[in-house]
Amino acid sequence: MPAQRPRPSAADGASDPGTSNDKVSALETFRSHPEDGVLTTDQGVPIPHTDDSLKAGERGPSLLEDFHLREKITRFDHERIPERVVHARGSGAHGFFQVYRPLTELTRAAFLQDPAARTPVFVRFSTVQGSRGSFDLARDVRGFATKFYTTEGNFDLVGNNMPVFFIQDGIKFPDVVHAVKPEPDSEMPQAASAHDTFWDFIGLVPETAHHMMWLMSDRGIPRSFATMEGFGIHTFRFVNAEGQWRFVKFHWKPLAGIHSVVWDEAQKINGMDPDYHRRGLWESIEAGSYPEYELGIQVFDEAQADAFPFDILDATKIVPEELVPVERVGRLTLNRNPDNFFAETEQVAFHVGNLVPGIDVTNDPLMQARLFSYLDTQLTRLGGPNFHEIPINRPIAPVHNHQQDGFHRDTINTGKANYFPNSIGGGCPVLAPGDQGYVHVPEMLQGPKTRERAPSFKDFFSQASLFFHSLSLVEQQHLVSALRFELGKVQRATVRERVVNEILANIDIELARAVGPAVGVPNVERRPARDAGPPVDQGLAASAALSQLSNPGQTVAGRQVAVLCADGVDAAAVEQLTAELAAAGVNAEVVSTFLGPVQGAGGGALEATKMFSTVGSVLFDAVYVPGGATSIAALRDGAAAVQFVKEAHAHYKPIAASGEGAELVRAAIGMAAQAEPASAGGDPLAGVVLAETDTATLGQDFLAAIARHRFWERDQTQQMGSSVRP
Ligand code: HDE
Repeated sequence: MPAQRPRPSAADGASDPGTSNDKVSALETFRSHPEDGVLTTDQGVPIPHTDDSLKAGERGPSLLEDFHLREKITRFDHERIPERVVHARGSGAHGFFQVYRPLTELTRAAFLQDPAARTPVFVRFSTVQGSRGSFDLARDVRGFATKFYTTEGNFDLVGNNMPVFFIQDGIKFPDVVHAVKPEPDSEMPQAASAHDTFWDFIGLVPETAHHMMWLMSDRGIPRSFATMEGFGIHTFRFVNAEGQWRFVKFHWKPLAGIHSVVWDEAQKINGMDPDYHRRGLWESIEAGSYPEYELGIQVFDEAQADAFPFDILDATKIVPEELVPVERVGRLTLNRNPDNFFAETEQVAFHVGNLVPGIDVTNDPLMQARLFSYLDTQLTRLGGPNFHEIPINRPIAPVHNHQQDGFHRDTINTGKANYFPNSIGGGCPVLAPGDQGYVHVPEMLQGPKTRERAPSFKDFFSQASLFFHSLSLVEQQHLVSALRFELGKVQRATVRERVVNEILANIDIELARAVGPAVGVPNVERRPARDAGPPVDQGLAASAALSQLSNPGQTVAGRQVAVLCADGVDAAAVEQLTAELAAAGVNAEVVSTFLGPVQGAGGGALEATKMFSTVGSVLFDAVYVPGGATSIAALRDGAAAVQFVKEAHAHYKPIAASGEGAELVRAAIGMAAQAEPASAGGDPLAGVVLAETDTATLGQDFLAAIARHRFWERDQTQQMGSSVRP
């Protein structure tokens, strides 16, 4: 008999493996459902342990002989054809990277030596959960994968927009992805983590706590690809020409700052423009407002790593910037859109194992599984072993070896010598001299062959708490709302209860109290989480770098402003302001009740490129209402313009007005103020730039407001941190 898929846990608590920490309960589950059988490999071999890969020592590298790990990952890799099994929805761009100074003392990597050299790159941004055709503003992790076409071969930095990952060992990747993807019986919900299987996994696997907090924070709903950070996540190694090595963590720091939308906007954007991020990337590049990021590195040696209050091989941990500052060592500029989506963005194949001399991996057990997975999954997705010949994957460095044949072979090998060593082919290709070729760090390995998690990995909550306590009050409040939304969608009370009491309460009891009662868990109490070790003092109460509010950025290039106009508008004022915005890289679009020319009050015309029935305020970062008595009268007659301003205001966005435009803004804000309870307090005019008569500083003031992005102080409920902060 083929092995059966284990029965989904029954609704009755008795068979729920999560009702007790006692491992005996799993056995009871088996006894009550013997037909489900024990966990086995595809060959029917019983498996007693599926949470850790087989390693040389509890902190050592994974072993190739781990047939269970390889089978589990191989089966997972080939689950979807031809869509990527994760990160299916992507958007790509070409660009270049330039290092600021030679990093010779740290690494021999060729592309990190010469500040004058431009290394071509291709970047693919992605969401993780949804299908290729899903919407961009899902609450999700974003992939940030960069292929550097260096003179010594391709280096891929395959990262995400959050610095930690859900799990510590790659053998659990199929589990976490199965849990977050649409449920297997109904294929629902699409591109969303707000469902029972995801939160069931979170409650049962507390190592996910830290990443879960990042996902629930505003980082899960970025404003654009240009306003999010990137992280290599794992600890890598830099190796210099002398063979000396040090640990390194990679960061991408966006010059446009770190900014998000609010959840209400995200939901509306998904309906109004499901391609919002993809379109933003495309249009910014077409407009010459190139997304730019600085490469940051945190470099530390073994002695430092040993002294950290966490394990640097654990991908659920960050190295706080207070502990090791980030040095910004180069710049990535995205300046060219793909010519063909399929040929480039779809067919690009990233691989954590695409390394160049001077950069090496570590024994992080998550990374070790990735080193196997990418090439394996791409064999199926890209139809055979020759996908490195597809133009987007081809290195600029010459390729010479004896690999041959297979599906879709492009290279026509010549001659008879297809083996090494050979004499009849002149011995070619010859081996790279030792000081030029890729040499792995000769690390000493020892330890028993074991499936174990190192005790140094067991502190699941300290950094989740650090993250929460590093957020501003308004960011904490957003996180609480996100948790209420997500858990509010979970149907099983036991799942909600476990997340509140075993996960949130261990991160921060006030956080659990802010969430629990709203999601049907009135009795909030801290309960021990499965397999969790004692908390380890992280040595700092908060880390400024973790709050988006402390990262506003250096440029507003790429932001979008709606200019609300009707016939009779003060066209001269619009032209003046839009010129000032354009000089800063901000794109202004005339929005009206119709497309085409809008007549100016004193002659001339503006071109309306958007109309109220096709766009909403959620698609813009800010609004400008110019004067012109006839224009304002017409806009106030229809509800759309007033609603547009009102909604932008409710989303805390900058608003500017000149001349009679101020009347419309006041009316809209008045309506917004009436809609809020008076006790909400706050300053409704924060971030509202009204220039009724004197417009001399309008552009400058408006640009400063756009740089702030949002004005939370408009509404005191957005400062409700006192109820969640310890
Ligand atoms: Fe991936 N991941 N991943 N991943 N990943 C893939 O490769 C995998 C992980 C990341 O735009 C797949 O070609 C395993 C961490 C990005 O094309 C697959 C594990 C991080 C992309 C795969 C991880 C990532 C992928 C699916 C746990 C952040 C999209 C399609 C051990 C550092 C790249 C493909 C693109 C894609 C496996 C964990 C980032 C199945 C087994 C951690 C950005 O091979």
